[in-house]
Amino acid sequence: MSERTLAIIKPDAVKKDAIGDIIKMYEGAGLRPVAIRMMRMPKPTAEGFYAVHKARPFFDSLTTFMASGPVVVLVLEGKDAIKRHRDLMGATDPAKAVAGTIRKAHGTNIEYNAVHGSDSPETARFEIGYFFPEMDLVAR
Ligand code: IDP
Ligand code: MG
Repeated sequence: MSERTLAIIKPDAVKKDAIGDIIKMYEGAGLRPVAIRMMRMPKPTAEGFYAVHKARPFFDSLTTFMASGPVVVLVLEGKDAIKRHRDLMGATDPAKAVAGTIRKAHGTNIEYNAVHGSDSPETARFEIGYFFPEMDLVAR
């Protein structure tokens, strides 16, 4: 079933000039961008995005990191996009990510781990709508 998921290329990966390589990995996996936006995420925007993690000890550090530099926010479309994108990203901790994954290639540590990906259809719906109005999603 064709699905859409939200991806973010985080500030650490943008800083490393890895945008092109990461988008190439999405496309190589059959995850086609249907929306792309580069932005600086204000801290309150990062806090709203990661609201589910509000109680976690790393919440302040994580949202400060996400607001620390430009990010690239994308909507990816493809068959079973949510799970296949999570598989392509690899484990949250890059040290545990397997070869061939984005986090293995570009992640620095468990916090600065290069990319974000929605983890369920409900999350994807919320996260896509958080950054993109429906009319910004192109048909392909
Ligand atoms: P995920 O990005 O693999 O879905 P989550 O558990 O949803 O992982 O955590 C969201 C983000 O919070 C991670 O991508 C990472 O940047 C950061 N994070 C997760 N766990 C830790 C931690 O133990 N210490 C510091 N940052 C963390
Ligand atoms: Mg998550």
